Amino acid sequence: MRLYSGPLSMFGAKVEIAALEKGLPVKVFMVPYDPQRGYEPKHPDVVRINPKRQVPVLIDGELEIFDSTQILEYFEHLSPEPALWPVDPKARAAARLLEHRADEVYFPHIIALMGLQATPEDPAAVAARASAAAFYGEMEALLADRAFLAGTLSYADIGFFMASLFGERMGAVMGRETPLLLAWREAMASRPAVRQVAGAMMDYLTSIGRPVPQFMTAAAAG
Ligand SMILES: N[C@@H](CCC(=O)N[C@@H](CS)C(=O)NCC(=O)O)C(=O)O
Repeated sequence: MRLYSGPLSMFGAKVEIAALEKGLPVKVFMVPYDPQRGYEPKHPDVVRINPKRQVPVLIDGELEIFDSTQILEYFEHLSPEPALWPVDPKARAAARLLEHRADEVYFPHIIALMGLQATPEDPAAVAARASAAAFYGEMEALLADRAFLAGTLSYADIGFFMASLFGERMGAVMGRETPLLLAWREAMASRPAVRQVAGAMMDYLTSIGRPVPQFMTAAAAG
């Protein structure tokens, strides 16, 4: 399988981590990305396959699909073990909703912060950090009786880990008021698949002179 991703694509990283967790043979191609110009020029395969012109895009023979969540669903059918969705239908639906919320409810606050890096005290930035903190509180409550967000390790953990890594970079930090979430993040950061993929992303950040969150440096040091 060919996966098109980008060096700072949290959505592509979700897919890469999932492929490693499942032991799926995926070759990753990084599309052009520049800190100033972003994802330009667009890769021709990405433009051809995804009308939104975004990564990640996956090619498996004649199958050509886009969107991280769609790709994760394909992985689960392709390789049911190790399962990355719970088996019970209600637990599975709840896990899917968590993964969706990480992408579509939490991450938009982080995207807002990306555009407000020069004005961190702007009311919109303050509101985005408050919304992220409220989300952390909800995840903390879930972890009261389980090690992972949906019970066992799932795509919800992978997705929220990557989204929250960008949150940390943008100043929506997790603090001591969410100790269970901090422990969850540490456990996620130590997983070999996460270390490999998120570690490469941190190396890229370092190469372009950007800071790396302290918890990732600690995880890399083992
Ligand atoms: N919902 C999509 C989001 C994909 C997305 O936002 N990709 C970004 C990189 S992380 C991208 O390709 N941006 C380039 C652009 O929008 O031009 C998914 O889950 O795959």
